[in-house]
Amino acid sequence: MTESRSEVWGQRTPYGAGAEWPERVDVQLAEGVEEDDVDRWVASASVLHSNGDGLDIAVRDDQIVGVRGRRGDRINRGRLDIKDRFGWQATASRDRLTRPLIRDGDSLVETDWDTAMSRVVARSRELLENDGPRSIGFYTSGQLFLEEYYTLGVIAHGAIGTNHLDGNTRLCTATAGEALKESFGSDGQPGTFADIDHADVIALYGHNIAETQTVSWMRILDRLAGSDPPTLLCIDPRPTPVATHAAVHLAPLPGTNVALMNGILHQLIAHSWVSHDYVDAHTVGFDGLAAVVADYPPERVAAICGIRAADLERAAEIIGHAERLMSTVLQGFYQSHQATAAAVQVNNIHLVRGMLGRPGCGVLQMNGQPTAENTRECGADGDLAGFRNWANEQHIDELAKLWNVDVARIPRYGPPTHAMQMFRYAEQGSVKMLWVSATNPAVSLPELARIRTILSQQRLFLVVQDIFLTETAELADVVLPAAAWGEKTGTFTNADRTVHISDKAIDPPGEARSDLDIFLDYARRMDFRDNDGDPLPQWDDPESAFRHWQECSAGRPCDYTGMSYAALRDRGGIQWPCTAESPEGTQRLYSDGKFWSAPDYCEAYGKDLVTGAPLGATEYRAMNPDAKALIRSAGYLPPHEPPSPSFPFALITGRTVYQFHTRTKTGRTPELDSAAPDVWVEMSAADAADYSIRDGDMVTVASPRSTIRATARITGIRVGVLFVPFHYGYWDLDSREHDSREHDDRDHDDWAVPHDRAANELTLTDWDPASKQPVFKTGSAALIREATDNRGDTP
Ligand SMILES: Nc1nc2c(c(=O)[nH]1)N[C@H]1C(S)=C(S)[C@@H](COP(=O)(O)OP(=O)(O)OC[C@H]3O[C@@H](n4cnc5c(=O)[nH]c(N)nc54)[C@H](O)[C@@H]3O)O[C@H]1N2
Ligand SMILES: Nc1nc2c(c(=O)[nH]1)N[C@H]1C(S)=C(S)[C@@H](COP(=O)(O)OP(=O)(O)OC[C@H]3O[C@@H](n4cnc5c(=O)[nH]c(N)nc54)[C@H](O)[C@@H]3O)O[C@H]1N2
Ligand SMILES: [Mo]
Repeated sequence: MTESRSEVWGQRTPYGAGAEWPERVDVQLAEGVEEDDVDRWVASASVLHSNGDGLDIAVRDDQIVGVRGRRGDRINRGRLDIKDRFGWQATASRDRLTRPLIRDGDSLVETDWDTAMSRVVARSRELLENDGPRSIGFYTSGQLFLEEYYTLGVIAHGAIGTNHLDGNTRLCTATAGEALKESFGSDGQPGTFADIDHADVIALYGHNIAETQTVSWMRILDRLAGSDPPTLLCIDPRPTPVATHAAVHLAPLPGTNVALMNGILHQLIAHSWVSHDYVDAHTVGFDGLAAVVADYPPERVAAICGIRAADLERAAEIIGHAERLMSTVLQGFYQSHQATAAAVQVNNIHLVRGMLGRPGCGVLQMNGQPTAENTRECGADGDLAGFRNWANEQHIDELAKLWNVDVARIPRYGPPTHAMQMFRYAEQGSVKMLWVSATNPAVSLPELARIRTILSQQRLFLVVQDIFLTETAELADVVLPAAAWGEKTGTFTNADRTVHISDKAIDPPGEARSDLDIFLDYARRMDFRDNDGDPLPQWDDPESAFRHWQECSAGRPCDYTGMSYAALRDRGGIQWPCTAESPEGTQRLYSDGKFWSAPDYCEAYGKDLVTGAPLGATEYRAMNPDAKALIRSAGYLPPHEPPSPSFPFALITGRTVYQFHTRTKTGRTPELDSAAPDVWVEMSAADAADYSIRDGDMVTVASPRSTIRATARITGIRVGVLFVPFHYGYWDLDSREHDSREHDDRDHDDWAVPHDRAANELTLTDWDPASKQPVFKTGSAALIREATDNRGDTP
């Protein structure tokens, strides 16, 4: 069954400003199953985006048979995203990993847990003895549970003492975290999704919310259909559904966001649309910003961004007159060469307009993955647990006490290693063991030919923990089969700090085990001990892990001490901080104009936005002694790989509503996969005409790295820009059957689809200097029309 585009967002339930969003309960059950046939409903939330939609899993005869949106949930009020409606079917796929695999020459062969884990433990011991902790790296996810990240964090930072622990959140929300630290001294989302109910202006920066957080888009559509609808601003080079509904759509040239933002701030200041009372009372740095943006008058910005000056002025006027301004930011800003500098300017708009901590006045430096917030909180993302500052001795001491380990064991010789650097270390040979959990870097990292070379090295011991035999798992030395969502219990936190519990509904297939059990099994086999000789980590199941995490979070911004598994089951989503004083949780941060930015308390001292050079404690204390918000500014720098005569297009990549990332789940869901089965390239009608390309033609897209083949799709995208979705790796539902007993594919000879459709074959190895987030949305490319179906054909 393929849904039409409009069915993706379902029926409208209009409501007016300040009213409560009406409920609408979406149910999707397997064919022939009625709600009455369901044996039990198990509390959970969505894991296919960061919205955190509360839902119940339907179980019949110990099988998952569907999902139902939770009526009372504060996030979705019953609604379901299209991926959630159908995506649960993937976990029952015949080709789930059910037994561990180990490498035997060119093949992966099935084995038992004892043999597989013994190999991992033997290699770890050998490396710790001969090369030390820095030879071991962990690359994890934004899709596990809080308890699992915290456990992994304690193992890496507290037991092994390696600095090399990061998540694929580096690719995803590193800039969200960094921008919040730069402006407010700590991670923590100021706003809430409920701001949609109150806002009179909603600005979406590089965020195609209609396709990537469909339930929040339903909420916006319902506001647009009601009385006092908000005015929308869309900043995106593509004609997304958001752009269709926007009063002003600014379509900047990719990679020019900082110029555009400086242009908007220039207008706000020039027209005195500034709340000087707020700025004076609660911020530092305004004069610096005013000086920088003075150089960005509308005409100059229009020329840099390729937009009309009048449109920029109109957008600034709308923002300048807003009474309740809500802003969201996502990958169009984050996956860029000046990502943090651009994202911080959105925070600055709210600071200079004094629009924070009140209904409708929220910033959402959005998350992407369902549990990315927890990767960050728990220190599995290249930070330290509880938003602690790695450069503050006091904070490291606190962790040592909590974990009951010697403070010297916790690495602090430099900032935690970011994922791009970890892969560089593996390339250079100093990281000799890499343990990848719940991410598929052989499709999702930039410049895939390089990534394949790194991951297939003989000298790198690669452990991959997944639910399927992914492109990455095929390169592993040991593959560990994990339990999926619905097969294990844990908690996770969405983009607006709402924590949900997800309970185990059914048993995992075969011998698959939860990621928590796998990490704990490793710790026990390694015999990690704390200072009293007790096992480290000191817990052995999800709920005890959660309780230890609560202790770690106490007194920090992400304070969970007022929550419990029972309360989460009973009440549904709860927003942190949640303490004895605020047992209901906290809807909006910074309502009192106080920030978590005191020098002794803050998560980070900040970085130079242009170079990424970290500031020291002394500099920070001098700049912000009184815990105010920080107005940080930066000039615009052109992208590092602009279009050139050989590669005349700007290449951007991203998503479609029907697929999730590397498709391991949505590619196994017929309703979703059939709606977007293969890769395409979007181009403008003018560019297509120049190359005599018709809609549906097969074309070659080339970048300085490689080429791919894709079907041409002619859209209203701006001239000179190409867009390719990044979902499509080599695995294919139709053409590829996995035999889990024997896998002769280290050389990829039998890959059904050759290396010619993944967008990341084309992308470049480069990252934002402050957040270290890779640049997936600013590269150059050429377009080649294929005269015949022959690959490599030239025009
Ligand atoms: N259906 C679906 N939903 C998802 C996901 C999924 O894979 N599929 N993934 C989830 C995750 S992990 C994430 S991170 C989010 C991502 O959610 P989004 O950030 O909304 O998704 P993207 O398509 O990556 O990028 C958003 C937009 O950025 C625009 N863009 C590209 N370059 C620029 C630029 O230079 N400037 C500006 N202003 N805009 C630019 C693109 O045209 C695109 O429309 O989605 C989440 N939700
Ligand atoms: N060109 C380009 N590249 C991009 C992006 C882009 O916009 N453009 N976006 C980037 C972004 S924002 C993101 S978030 C990344 C996503 O990139 P990836 O993280 O590589 O994408 P996924 O396909 O979600 O990979 C998650 C893996 O975890 C497995 N898995 C699911 N549940 C579990 C579980 O419970 N336990 C275990 N052990 N495994 C599990 C899945 O089978 C899958 O293999 O891609 C990034 N790459
Ligand atoms: Mo993401």
